Parts: sequence; C-alpha cells; structure tokens
Amino acid sequence: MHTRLPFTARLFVVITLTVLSAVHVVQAGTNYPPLPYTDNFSNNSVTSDDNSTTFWTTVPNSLFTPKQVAEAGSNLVMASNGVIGSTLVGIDVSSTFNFFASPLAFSVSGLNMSLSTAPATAQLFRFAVQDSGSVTAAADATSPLSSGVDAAVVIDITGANHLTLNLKEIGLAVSNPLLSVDLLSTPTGFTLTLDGTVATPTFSLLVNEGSSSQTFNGTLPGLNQTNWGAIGEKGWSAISLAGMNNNGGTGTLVTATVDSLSVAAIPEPGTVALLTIGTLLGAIRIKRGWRR
Ligand SMILES: [Ca+2]
Ligand SMILES: [Ca+2]
Repeated sequence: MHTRLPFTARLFVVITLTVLSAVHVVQAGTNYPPLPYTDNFSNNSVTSDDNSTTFWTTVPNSLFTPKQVAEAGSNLVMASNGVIGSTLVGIDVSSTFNFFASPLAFSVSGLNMSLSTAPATAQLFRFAVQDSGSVTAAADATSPLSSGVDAAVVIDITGANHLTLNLKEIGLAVSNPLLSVDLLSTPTGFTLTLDGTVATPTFSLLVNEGSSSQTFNGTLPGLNQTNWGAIGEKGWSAISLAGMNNNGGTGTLVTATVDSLSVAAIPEPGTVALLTIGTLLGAIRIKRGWRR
C-alpha cells in the first residue's frame, strides 16, 4: 500500500531536486567559446577574456606576492617562487575544445621567461589541454603527472630550452615523456595540434624559435575519449598555462609571459583538398585571363 507524503514533505522533495539540478547546471561545462578563439590577454583582467566573458580562474585561487597571475601590456604574466606555480586555467571544460570530435590546434605566442631570476633549469612554463577546469594539470613542477587533473596532454618548457610532452589518463600506463628534446634555441611560442578522431590519437607540435622553427610528430597511444572527462562531457577540455619555479632556490622567481592563446579547428583533409583544387582552378583561370 502506498502512503501519500504530506504536502510539506513533497515540497521538500521538489525543492531538493530543484537545488540539486541547479547545482548540476553550475558544474556543467560550457559551450563557449566558438572557434576560432583567441585571447590576447589585453583587457587587464585575468578572469575575463577579450570578449569580456568570465572564462578563466587562477590556481591558487588567491595569489600573494611574489606569486601572481596578471595582465600587463597585453601580456599574461605568471610569476612564482615555488613548485606549485601560478596557473591560469579555464573555469570549466568547453565543448568546443574537443579534439576527439575534430582535430584542434592550440597556439601560444609571445612566450618569454627572460625576466626570471631563477636559474634557467628551474624556469618552467607548463601548458596543458586537460579534462577538467579550475585545477592544475599536475600538482607541482617536479612531475607533470602528479595528481591534478585525471587526464591531460602536458607540455613543459624550461628556461634551458628543454621541452617535454607528457600524457596522462586515468587507468592508462604511458611511457612518458612521449617527447623530450633540447630545442635549437629559445622558444617564443608553439602550436600543438591534437587529433583524437583516429584510432591512435596523434600530436603535432610546431615550436617557434624566433626566425626558425622545429616540428615534432608523434602518437598518444591508448588515449581514449571515454576516459577523458565526466559523463556528458567526454572529450571536453580546459586549457591551463602556468609559470613554475622548479627548485630554483629561496628568493628566486620564475616569470613567464604569454602574448596570446588561440584555439582553431583544423579543416578535414577532404576540405583541404577541395580548397586546394579551388585555388588551383582559380590560378588556372587567372593564367588563362593573362594569355587573352
Ligand atoms: Ca597580447
Ligand atoms: Ca583578460
């Protein structure tokens, strides 16, 4: 036999469910931003992007001098005297940052650590594409795989021009680092292209070094969308950027500045082929026109 709950009890249930669903909405990822996306860090507010959308947060949430995450002169400035570092990270994951749905190119320009007082080997800039927001990709500078998020592709660049790429995903054993190289000269930025649309996901990393550049290609073996992020948000990502002082000594500071961050979808090969054919046909027409 069913007993009907008193009105106050039913009201309580309805209110509880409403609150719970509201909490769920708050925690859900975002469909912002549309691609291509660029933040030039030029509005003097670290938590809002150039579109005046509150998109970023910092880790630690409250920063005390000398730690800082700030915007100055249209640059993102991250300073830290410790291994935990100073991080700028997306508040939550974005559905448009899903490299399992379409290959994506993540670009950082204007990277500069020359203002650091820590030794070059202790200077660390960390960039990550990760499966949750408001947390670091990894807990500290000493290990790109320690705690932090469950899944991430992490790029570490030191002031001594050493670059590593690490992959972590819950339940996945990876032979990290997947890439470890001494760059030819000081990097000024890079474009990391991730493609999770293929059976074995791939990365391509173009590193700009002033007048020259280097490209590195590889695979992300075992990386799987089903292990990337929460239910209903599989494959959605947040981005983090951090300046870290990897045991540079008391009183020394790492200052990493970045001019801009952008994310763009890579056209499918078919689209590229069509565009190329279109360009060729156009060129042929122009040439014929000249002959007349
Ligand atoms: Ca800028
Ligand atoms: Ca801003």
